Amino acid sequence: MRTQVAIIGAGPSGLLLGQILSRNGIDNIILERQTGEYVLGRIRAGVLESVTIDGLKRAGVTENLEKHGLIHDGCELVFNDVSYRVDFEKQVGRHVVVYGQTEVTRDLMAAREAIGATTIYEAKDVALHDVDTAKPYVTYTKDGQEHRLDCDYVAGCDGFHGVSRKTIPADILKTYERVYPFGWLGLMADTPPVSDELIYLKHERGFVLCSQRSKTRSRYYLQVPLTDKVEDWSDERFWDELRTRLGPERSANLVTGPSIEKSIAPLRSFVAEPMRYHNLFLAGDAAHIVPPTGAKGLNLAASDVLYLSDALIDFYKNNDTTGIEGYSERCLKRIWGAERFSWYMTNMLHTFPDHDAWDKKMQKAEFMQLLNSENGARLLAENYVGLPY
Ligand code: RFL
Ligand code: PHB
Repeated sequence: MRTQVAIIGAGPSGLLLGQILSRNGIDNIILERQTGEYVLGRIRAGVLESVTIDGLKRAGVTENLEKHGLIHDGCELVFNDVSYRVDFEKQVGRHVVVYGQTEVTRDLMAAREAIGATTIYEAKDVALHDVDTAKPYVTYTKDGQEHRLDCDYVAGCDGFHGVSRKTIPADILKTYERVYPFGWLGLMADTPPVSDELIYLKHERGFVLCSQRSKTRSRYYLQVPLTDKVEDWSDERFWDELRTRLGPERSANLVTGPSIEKSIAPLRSFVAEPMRYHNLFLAGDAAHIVPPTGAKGLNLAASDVLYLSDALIDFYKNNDTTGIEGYSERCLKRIWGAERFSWYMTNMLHTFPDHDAWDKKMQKAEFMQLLNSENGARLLAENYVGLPY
């Protein structure tokens, strides 16, 4: 089998890239380890920046987003008892859109099916070969049979645990990492959200995020120790803890109900450089991870894909390799900005087990800067709605 671009992974990065390439006449095949249902079952991001929406427009998949996406022009930050509303519209004249990653993925999968592009699900033992030559190829097994896919380029969109990044020789790849001493326990429920806007809240017992997917579907997160298991958290315990951290006034608006999903995610900051090795490109979580506090992971994946699709289109249409050569550097500029923001939000709003009295005072002073300085608030808003693409 042969294609122009072999894409590893059918998460949002791989599907978005595939769709933009196909619409520009560039042949591509996606190899995905899991089934489509499994990919859709993973509950993740909920906040889209305008760069992601631009990407979805280029992929021609904004019909549902336009119908069901919720425009948010601010969010609330709470530090112990002090509350501050970040007004995105006032500060930077922009907004974000609340629309789930599951829905983005479903829309992209449907569009891919409609144009008849190939996705091979349950492709096992994917391995990349000769990516440092002009004739790279990928091998995989499907239903016990081995297959070979020849291509011009490989796009590694296979997330943090994928194989693509590991194909780059260790003496070339440099990684930077910070692991945080806690995780997020997420719960989804078909109940109206506790507030119209997202609430990021720091309580002595730990961080809380009140998010949503629609006017009737809520998504809540609690900071939990890394040692906790989902089984330790009955719905009842989750709602009790949420009420305690939100306090009586906010909890008065809280509607509880049976969970439809519950999972724990560890928090990590990670960057791998460079993002291109000869004819292999990394995009999305394969190259970088941010803690979810800044709502940046999916949005960074989308901006990588926009840079990569521009580069590949320029090569195939104009034989111009400038975009390919500059791909890694262009992406990393935006990535390090988002890494800083996600790290800052995580440090400011979580309860760290090893913080002493000094650290706690600094954390509070960091928060108070938002209330006391328009510049501080503007910087936060600018980063939250998305750094320039
Ligand atoms: P994905 O989504 O991990 O997809 C990678 C795909 O590759 C497949 N794969 C392989 N396929 C073939 N062979 C192999 N060897 C393979 N290994 C892996 C996997 O099965 C999978 O289908 O990466 P991608 O496409 O780069 O997308 C990245 C986003 O999923 C991620 O950054 C966001 O979900 C992060 N994130 C958020 N981002 C935001 O922008 N805004 C948010 O509000 C936000 N909230 C979140 C989040 C992530 C969370 N978790 C669970 C980590 C909230 C949470 C709780
Ligand atoms: C979500 O709705 O899942 C979500 C929203 C904002 C974040 C992280 C996750 O910062």
